Amino acid sequence: MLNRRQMLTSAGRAALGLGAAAIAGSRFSALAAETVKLPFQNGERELVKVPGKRPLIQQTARPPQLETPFSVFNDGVVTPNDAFFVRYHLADIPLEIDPETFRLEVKGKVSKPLSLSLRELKSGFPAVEVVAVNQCSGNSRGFVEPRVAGGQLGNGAMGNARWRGVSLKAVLERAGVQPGAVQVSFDGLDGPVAPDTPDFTKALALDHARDGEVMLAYAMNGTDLPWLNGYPLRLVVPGYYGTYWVKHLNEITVLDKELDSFWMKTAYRIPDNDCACVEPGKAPVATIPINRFTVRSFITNVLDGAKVKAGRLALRGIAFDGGSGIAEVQVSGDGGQTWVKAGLGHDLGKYSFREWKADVSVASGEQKLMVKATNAKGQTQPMQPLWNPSGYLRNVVETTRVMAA
Ligand SMILES: Nc1nc2c(c(=O)[nH]1)N[C@H]1C(S)=C(S)[C@@H](COP(=O)(O)O)O[C@H]1N2
Ligand SMILES: [Mo]
Repeated sequence: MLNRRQMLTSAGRAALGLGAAAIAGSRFSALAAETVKLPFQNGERELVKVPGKRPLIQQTARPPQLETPFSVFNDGVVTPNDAFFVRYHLADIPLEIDPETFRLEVKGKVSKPLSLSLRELKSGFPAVEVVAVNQCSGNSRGFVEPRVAGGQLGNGAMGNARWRGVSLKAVLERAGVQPGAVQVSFDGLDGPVAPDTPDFTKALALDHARDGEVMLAYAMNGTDLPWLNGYPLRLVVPGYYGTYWVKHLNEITVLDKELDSFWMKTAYRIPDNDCACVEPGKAPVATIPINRFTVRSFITNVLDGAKVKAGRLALRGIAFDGGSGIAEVQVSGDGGQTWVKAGLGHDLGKYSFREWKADVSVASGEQKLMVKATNAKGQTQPMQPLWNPSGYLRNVVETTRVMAA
């Protein structure tokens, strides 16, 4: 199969290629060769190979929703493009985009509406870069007890990449935000297949949009964005859940009132209280839009159910938070009775996965390994899971059960 660059030179257009029909239609799952079992009830999933990706865990075929196999997170702190998870809401995803005629429109409460080509974005603004985690709000939802509705994901709806693009602040400055503006909304090229399904649009407060960190990214880990991760342009909102990271971004609108969209007003909301949690089964009194990541950490080199040697056990893994940076990671080899401090790896910035390493000692028998991170603000992870009706923000101290002999 031709890669995208070859297609660009041969046809002058970029397309998902031979796999387009497979992505758009039912042949998609026919590519399945293997199945995997996520560690919760009804966790059987097919591993599927789609264009531009290595075999990934299929959550749905139409639209494509693919989860990263957890072993990838032990390979390195940056997630390779071909292993990066994929999440869409609407089945009408773009299958062909002409990079020559693609335009980003900037409109609404601005003094000078813009229509920017990819070339103008790349050469007309300073390039900026950030290493940042993208995590779906529903990451790990499959572990939530009592179970909640929504995609039953394991821990693979997250990834860490080096994003390159232009700052949204610079683009908004060029357009000239007018007095009275309160929010900025974002829309991509995908759309619903049924007329009554709401289009996927998201919004950020004006101050957030102009913080200099929110980015319009055209590259990921040194190459064009992969098709299914938003080619040719996507929003990157460091520290914030993936729902704001609008893909195939072609419309930015400055608004003088809050965006009244299903995806802001109804979906992706969390309880408006300190823990963003409620008693299981209860409905929250008030809600707010989901925002920053909670603190999380994972052991990556030992998987649940592994057999290990009793004695000294070398552990490694990753930790991240919503943007204050990881200050400390502690691990336990005895189910949380004693903890040791882990050493932190190279710092790729406060929005990146942070690698950690630690040795624990494990007694023989069935043991529980645990990892707990604390961020620079002192926020940490709870020992007991917090519950909310959408299964968002899971950040309980994770337990890896092993048999030591
Ligand atoms: N255009 C568009 N952008 C989108 C979505 C979508 O459905 N359409 N889903 C969002 C959600 S909920 C997530 S978690 C991220 C996932 O990014 P990825 O598919 O690159 O991993 O994309 C976001 N951007
Ligand atoms: Mo998401």
